[in-house]
Amino acid sequence: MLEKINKLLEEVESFGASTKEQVEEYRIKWLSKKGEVSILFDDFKNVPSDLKKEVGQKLNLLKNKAQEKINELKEKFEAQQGADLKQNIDLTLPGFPTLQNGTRHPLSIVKNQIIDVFSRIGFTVSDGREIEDDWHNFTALNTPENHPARDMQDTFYVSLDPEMVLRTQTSSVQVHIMMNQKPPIRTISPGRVYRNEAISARAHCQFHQVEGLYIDEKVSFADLKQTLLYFSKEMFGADTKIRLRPSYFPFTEPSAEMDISCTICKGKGCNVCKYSGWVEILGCGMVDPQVLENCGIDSNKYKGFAFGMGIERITMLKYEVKDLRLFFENDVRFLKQFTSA
Ligand code: 2U9
Repeated sequence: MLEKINKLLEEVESFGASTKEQVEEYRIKWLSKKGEVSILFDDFKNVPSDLKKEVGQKLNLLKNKAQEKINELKEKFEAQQGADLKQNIDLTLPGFPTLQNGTRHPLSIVKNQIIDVFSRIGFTVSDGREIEDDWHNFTALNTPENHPARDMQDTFYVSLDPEMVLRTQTSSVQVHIMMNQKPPIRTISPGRVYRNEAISARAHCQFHQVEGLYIDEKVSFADLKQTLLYFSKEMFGADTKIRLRPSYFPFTEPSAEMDISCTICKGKGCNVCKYSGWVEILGCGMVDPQVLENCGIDSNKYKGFAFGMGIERITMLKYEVKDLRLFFENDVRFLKQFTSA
């Protein structure tokens, strides 16, 4: 029996395999229930007792060597298989699961369109802070101490600091520009603003504005009207008409609200324009000389016009969105209906 074990040990030592199937064949031959090693273990009971120790040790050695060899060869083939797989991976294939492309938010689409229109007639884009001090948000813009807009009901004050507010209008950005730049100034400021309003289909505590400002030596109300007519035709179509109605804002004098001919019924009358044929889209006016002076600009030399609009309102009109809250819920079923270049 010793002789047979030694022969098998030599066979195990010299064994090499070129496929993993061969390794499996040898595992069955040596180590399975009916394999060589099991048979030898079964015969072990017939070994004379004076040889039992030596034969037993050799037998265990054979079993361990065979197991080691099989493991070693298995690992070799598995590593090779992994390397082959890696070489065959096409890294240009799309990932799985395939991610869907997002779409631009409708408010961003319309904001970019507004920026495009005004850029074409020389307006730059200005950005600013959302937490603003009282002076830039109210005082500079002629909004007196006792004005209802300053009330806690209408304005969010930051940490109960009476000096700091969440801006209620992006004109505060233009106050900074006027303080730091010399005319001519021709700029629009798009951005988020905050007002302490109850949330409904028509109002929200946050919304987006674009405010515009043009200051130069001979700026007139006619320039304002022509600029807004150009904007309206570019945004809503070449056949769009505008009309201006007198209004009041603390920062402009004279002031007006501007309507466009209803984009839905083309002026015939529908429930969007409440059968008037007109829909209001913005407020505007000539910058109050006191505002120019507050910001260090000589009101005898310079004049200015200004306008402000809500991006939500323009978007609702363009895309016939009936509920303002949809813009803030970010329901993908709503958002993916909007596409932009
Ligand atoms: C400076 C001075 C004056 C910007 C203007 C309006 C009229 C206006 C509203 C429209 C809807 C705000 O979003 S809304 O609620 N805005 O009616 N805004 S004139 O006037 C300025 C801007 C900057 C320095």
